[in-house]
Amino acid sequence: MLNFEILATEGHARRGRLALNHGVVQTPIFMPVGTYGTVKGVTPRSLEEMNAQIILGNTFHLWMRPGLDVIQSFGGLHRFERWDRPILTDSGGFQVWSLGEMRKISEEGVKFASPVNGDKLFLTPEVSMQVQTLLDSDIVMQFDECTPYETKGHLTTEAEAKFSMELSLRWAKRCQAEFTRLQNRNALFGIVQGGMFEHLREASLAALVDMDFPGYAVGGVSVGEPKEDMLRIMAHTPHRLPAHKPRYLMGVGTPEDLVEGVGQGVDMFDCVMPTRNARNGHLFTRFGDLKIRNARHKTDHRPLDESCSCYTCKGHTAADGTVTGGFSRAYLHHLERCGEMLAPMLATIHNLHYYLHLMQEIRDALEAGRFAAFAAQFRQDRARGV
Ligand code: PRF
Ligand code: ZN
Repeated sequence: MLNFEILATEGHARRGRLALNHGVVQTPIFMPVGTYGTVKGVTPRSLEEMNAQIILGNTFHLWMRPGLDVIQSFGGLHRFERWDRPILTDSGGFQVWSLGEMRKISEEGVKFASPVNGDKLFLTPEVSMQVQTLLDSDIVMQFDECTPYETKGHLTTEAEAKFSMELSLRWAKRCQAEFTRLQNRNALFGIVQGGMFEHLREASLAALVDMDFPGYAVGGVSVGEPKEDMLRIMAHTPHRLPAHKPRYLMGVGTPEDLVEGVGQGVDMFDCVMPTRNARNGHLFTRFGDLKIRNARHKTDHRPLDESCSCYTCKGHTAADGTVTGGFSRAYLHHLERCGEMLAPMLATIHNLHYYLHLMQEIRDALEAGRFAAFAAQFRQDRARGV
């Protein structure tokens, strides 16, 4: 089940409402990444408090560990990880690609040795659909090959990108057939590939649109290419996708990329950046990024971001009305220097809240017809510096 409604538009940008089997998602949306059935460092309750509407999971990792029998015994990923809002699972295409030399790709699928125990495994479009059906994710991604920016030390050629894109199209067909055969009641998205070549992207898009998926993703960006290439593809592909269906830009990006992507007609984003950077002490704020390890924070009583309403910055109000204040930069600096677990936990809460709140501001601006003005102010604020 998937129902997508567009509530407002401004240029290519759209404000939408996406209804899925486990609930409704207001778009444009950022989806926190929960690779192993957990968004690293935060509880599902904390995710709900920061208004996360949908999170990611990974076919590849969950297939490896804990394995399908365990998740099946819980009746799916939602009940296993105790998250009852929507889940999107990636197909394994990108994760297998990340194995580098450890894999062998053929028409049939991808052979590789399990990084966990060395077992020989074979991931195919059919297996990916079977695993994602068992996980019962609300949005299932097609199994694709993420065309790399570089192949064997040289820039991926047009011929290589074309071969890879066409393989992903044949896999898209097999995914659709298997998804139907399994009578999966969720939604399957096709993924546009084509590398850095506009005409290949157009051919991929046209073929996928012919297959009539309920939603589409743009893959193969943010794979090590220069920023200008990423922006070129972001400006080229999303707005060409069917207007009445959701559009997902995979694995992107910085706060600036999200604002840019929305302007180009993207509805959904995911990225490890807020969570991974949090664990490295890299914090996002309204006035630019901040490295909490830096000595300048050692005695600073201010919160990370004065304008942020997250638990880390604002603390919380108890049931009896007692207010506990937010954490200072000095304290977060201290925790980080000591290698305390609370450092990445508080940093993750703040960064995810920052990303999710940014998307809320974008949705509000779109509803008010002032997205362009919001984007201009956003860029100016972020460039100011903390
Ligand atoms: N394909 C899949 N997952 C992905 C990507 C892709 O191209 C990307 C590209 N940045 C991130 N995650 N299946
Ligand atoms: Zn905060």
